[in-house]
Amino acid sequence: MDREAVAVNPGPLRVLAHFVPGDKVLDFLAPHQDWLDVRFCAEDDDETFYRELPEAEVLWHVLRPISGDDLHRALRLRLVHKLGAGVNTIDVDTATQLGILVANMPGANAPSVAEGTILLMLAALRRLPELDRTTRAGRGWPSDPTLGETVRDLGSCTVGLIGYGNVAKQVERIAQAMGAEVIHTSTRDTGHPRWRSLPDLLAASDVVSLHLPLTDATRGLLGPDQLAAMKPGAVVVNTARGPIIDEPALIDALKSGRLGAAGLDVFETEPLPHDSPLLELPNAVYTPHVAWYTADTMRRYLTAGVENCRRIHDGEPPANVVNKVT
Ligand code: OXD
Repeated sequence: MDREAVAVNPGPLRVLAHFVPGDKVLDFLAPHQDWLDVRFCAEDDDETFYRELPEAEVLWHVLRPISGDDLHRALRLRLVHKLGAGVNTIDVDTATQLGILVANMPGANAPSVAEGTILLMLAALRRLPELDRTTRAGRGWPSDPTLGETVRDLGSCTVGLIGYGNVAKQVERIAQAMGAEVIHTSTRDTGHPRWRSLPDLLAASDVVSLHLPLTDATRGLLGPDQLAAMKPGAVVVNTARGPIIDEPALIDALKSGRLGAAGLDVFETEPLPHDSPLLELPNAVYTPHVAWYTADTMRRYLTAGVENCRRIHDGEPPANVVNKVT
């Protein structure tokens, strides 16, 4: 069967939500039940996913990649709505060819990702994983004297933000409130007094944090040369997308002690494979691409998700569409 041959659904708008809901999610959606039929599916449950996909009119996408083949199977699909900002996990070209809209939710997770970024900066700077381990092992005292030689206050650091969108601006506000000097770079010189070229930013920053989408232009942006151009002992934080950093080069720089530490929420391959060499590094701290995942962001996502469904239901164009469908 092809998309044209599919009869119009006369019932409630059918949504396939690619995550497992908690009670707060279900309570939020309950008042919309008469016009919105939301089916849930865990991201690793392909059996449910492929059973529900052909009937779904809207897909609430999180991170499990949506391939061209998936989209071909989605005979009724009108909108893939990314719960978040980055649409690199969706085959947007195929969606466009099939007449399926792709939208995102710019800024909706920015407060949570910004706080998650600061969390990783502090955890990496203060060596939180190591201190947690020694405390649990009853080896807390005498304290490691290298703490007093090497650990830095974030408020005494220069923080360099690569990218200057919603998340970066919130990280900037928090870091500045803590006393840090914050500089940033973006694709072109904006004339902003704290804008720096990438080489100048890397040379000046004690902490470098990534806040840009994954595109052909940003893949591998921080490679061996850029990592070597950073201050000795500097800290790298990535809550954007893993492939923006050359992961083997980062591992080498952390292993050799050229870089002091890293705090990563995103990886070249997700979920992080259990045999990743990253897991052997004592000077790194990780979270599994959840910097965005808080009850507050979920409320903002559901608000935006339901609003776009309402627009489709009422025959209006959805908001924040990123592709052009004719
Ligand atoms: C995003 C994400 O793209 O966190 O916002 O996945």
